[in-house]
Amino acid sequence: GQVIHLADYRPTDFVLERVDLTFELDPTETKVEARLIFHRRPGADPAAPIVLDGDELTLSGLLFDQVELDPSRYDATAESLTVRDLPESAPFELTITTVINPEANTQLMGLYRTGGIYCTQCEAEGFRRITYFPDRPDVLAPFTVNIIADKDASPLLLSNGNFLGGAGYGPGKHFAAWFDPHPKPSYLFALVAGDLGVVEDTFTTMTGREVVLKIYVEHGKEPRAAYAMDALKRSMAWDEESFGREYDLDIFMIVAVSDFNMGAMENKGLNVFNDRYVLADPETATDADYANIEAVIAHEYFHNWTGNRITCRDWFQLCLKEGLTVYRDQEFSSDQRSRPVKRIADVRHLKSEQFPEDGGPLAHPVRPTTYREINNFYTRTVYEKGSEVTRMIATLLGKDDFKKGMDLYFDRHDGQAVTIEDFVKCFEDASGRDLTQFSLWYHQAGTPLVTASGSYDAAATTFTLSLEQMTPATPGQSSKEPMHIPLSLALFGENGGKLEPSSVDGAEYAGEVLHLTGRTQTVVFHGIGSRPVVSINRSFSAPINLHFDQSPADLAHLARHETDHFARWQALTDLALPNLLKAARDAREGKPVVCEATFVETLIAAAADDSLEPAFRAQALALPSESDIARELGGNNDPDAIHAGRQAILKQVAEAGKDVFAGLYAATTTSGDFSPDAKSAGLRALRNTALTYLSYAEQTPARARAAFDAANNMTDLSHALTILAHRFPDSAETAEALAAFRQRFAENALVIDKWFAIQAGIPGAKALERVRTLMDDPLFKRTNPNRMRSLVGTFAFANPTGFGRADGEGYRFLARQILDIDERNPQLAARILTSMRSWRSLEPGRADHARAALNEIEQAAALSTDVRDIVERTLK
Ligand code: B3K
Ligand code: ZN
Repeated sequence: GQVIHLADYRPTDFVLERVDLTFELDPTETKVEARLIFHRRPGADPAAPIVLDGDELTLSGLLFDQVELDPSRYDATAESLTVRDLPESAPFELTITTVINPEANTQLMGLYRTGGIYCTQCEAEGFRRITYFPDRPDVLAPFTVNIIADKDASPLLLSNGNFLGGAGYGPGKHFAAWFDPHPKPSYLFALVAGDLGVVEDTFTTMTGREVVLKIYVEHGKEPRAAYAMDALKRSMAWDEESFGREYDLDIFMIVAVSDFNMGAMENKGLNVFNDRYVLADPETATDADYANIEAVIAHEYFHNWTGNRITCRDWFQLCLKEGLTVYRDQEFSSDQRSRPVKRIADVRHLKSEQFPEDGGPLAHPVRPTTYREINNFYTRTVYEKGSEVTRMIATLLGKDDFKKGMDLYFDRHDGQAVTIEDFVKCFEDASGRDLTQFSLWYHQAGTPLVTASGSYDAAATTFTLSLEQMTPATPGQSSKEPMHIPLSLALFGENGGKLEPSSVDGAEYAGEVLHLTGRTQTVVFHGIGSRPVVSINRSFSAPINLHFDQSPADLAHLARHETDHFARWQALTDLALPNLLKAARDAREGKPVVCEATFVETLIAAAADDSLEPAFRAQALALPSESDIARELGGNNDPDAIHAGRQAILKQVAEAGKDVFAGLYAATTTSGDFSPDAKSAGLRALRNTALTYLSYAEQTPARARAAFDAANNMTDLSHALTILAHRFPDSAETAEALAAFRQRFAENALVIDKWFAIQAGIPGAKALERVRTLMDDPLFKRTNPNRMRSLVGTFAFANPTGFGRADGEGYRFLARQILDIDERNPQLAARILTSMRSWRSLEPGRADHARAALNEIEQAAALSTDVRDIVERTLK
């Protein structure tokens, strides 16, 4: 694949007016007839040929205005169809016939088969695997779709839009026709055919229209779709209330499939989902599963406006739909659940996934300017940092102007394919604020580092804050401009109350938001009568690293008195981190690990504080992870020392808080029927966190085993099993529990994924042997992406000591797996390979092994564009 540049963008020479598709479905020989009506764009070169995209296609028929076209007028290869001598301005029709093999499509892009059904995935460039087409997001047209298939095997024939009608079609066959009146790009096309069960409901929109809702799942799994349906209806209502967005077709459908490369896909009116984001019941789904289902259902639904009605001009603009839609789904979940707890979870995720990406070889701007394989840009940066950038616009503008900007965006660009510049302009026009400097957030990669220091002058009653920002170099960007960073900031007095400055010099400061725009800035707060404790970047108002030396006493003060509970959590984390970093260093040098008292006391006091939400307390007690510690250490990392140090800290906290944890464990027992609501989930989270600490205090598997036996829901069951497996891997209790779990859930793929993932995450050098053995388990399926992610993905992403064992065997193992997966499914291979993104921050011995493994991949004879792109950038 060659490099694509944003600067080379130009519109197509031909405008697509209409698309009419007919599919004659067959597992191995599906015939696709595409009738496409075009006209030359006014002003385009009158002699230009039309060039359509293809991918592994063979042309089996071509008509021009219904008449067979002379071969001298076209060229067809697997990758393109070029037609010459076309009318200067009159519309013309091309009828293109291709024959494709869904059964052989192991990439899961285009039309493929999963569990006996036909299904499609077209984003980003999958439609060109179905027929020759101008397969780019700025080509929008209304689609008519006719589907012909075997009546028994495929009673269900679905596509986008509204159902036109259906009938018998010769012996044993039938057909159905769908029409989608909303012009859309090909990446939003979908077709599903097969035999599935359905859950039905309706939703009445804000203008009183009734919309039919259908969720299709495998027969027998209908009851497990109830929560997804509930989440869908709540999403539809929320988008009306919060963004004024109403649904725009008569029917909205979701189909759950078990083989899917990502989470889900927002095809117009016909979302296709990885079934792990649809199916849930108390026996088989954890609270995290429920929360994810709610978020993904909402996310795909919200795309109907942010992505579908207004789409991207080109794939460089991906964050236009993804960053914005993640922001919308995060806001939705915050409104449905606890806002601070949701913010804590999102920031944890951002720091553990996006920060390493932004600080490593795969760093790229939220709006990149080049790519070789667009599928490799569905990244944490485009999604999660993209959401943070949207959130910062909301923070800078305030609620009202942000809403005005969004309304203007929907109004001005409905039906268009637009750019980030178009998006930002709406907020400038709505607020009158200049967002030029702010826009650097879209263009400069890397996590800015803000260094702060404060000094108090009692005589002058001033507090002076010195701020400095620096964005590190990233691939292709060696020097950076200062950014416009909105820092939510407040000052707290000795009694815990807020101190309001009488005036502020040196920075714009309004609504508790300080605007850092210079490389350095000195800000003076006047009228501060006593030494303040400063809280900076409250609610994580900007996605930055903050260096601010605060004493443990000041952090403990914030942990007790901050009104922003996110900032309380941040203070507790800032108390914990130095202890964890020191523990890693001490463990590496064989020194005893000792924990600072203020940290332990403050943490346990928070755990015991019944005025705090249980879910918040569970988050506070979940200390920074091993990869968080590695990131903070920054380089020359030894995963074994990080692990050992962290374990020692956990044990000390556990011993000091033993009584509190035992009390919490007893007091938070949920009784009665299981409910997945946030409050009940929070109680379970706190109780299970207490159980984890008790396992460190007691050092025996007994209590976890009892919890495993007593559990009446998957949250408690899988948590108990994780403690057993991760803390007591060689115990009889663990062996029995693993066997019992496997036997009980052998028929349930999503639960068996958990069984594989829990074992793939068991720390220590023996992990690799365990993973190898698990690959031979009859329940392991190489071709299923969920299963592959649960075993190989968990091992590589979430088991630093096992994957990163000192002899490099883990990296070598991954290299072989990547090459094997790449033969079938390049997207999946490339995604799992990104687990190597932080290899340069390993100590030299491991880094050498990691480089060798990457070289082995790079030198392989046949590599997909996807894997080649990742491996080359990772090594660079
Ligand atoms: N838009 C899809 C992701 C498509 C990924 C293509 N490789 C799901 C989502 O973000 O909603
Ligand atoms: Zn999305």
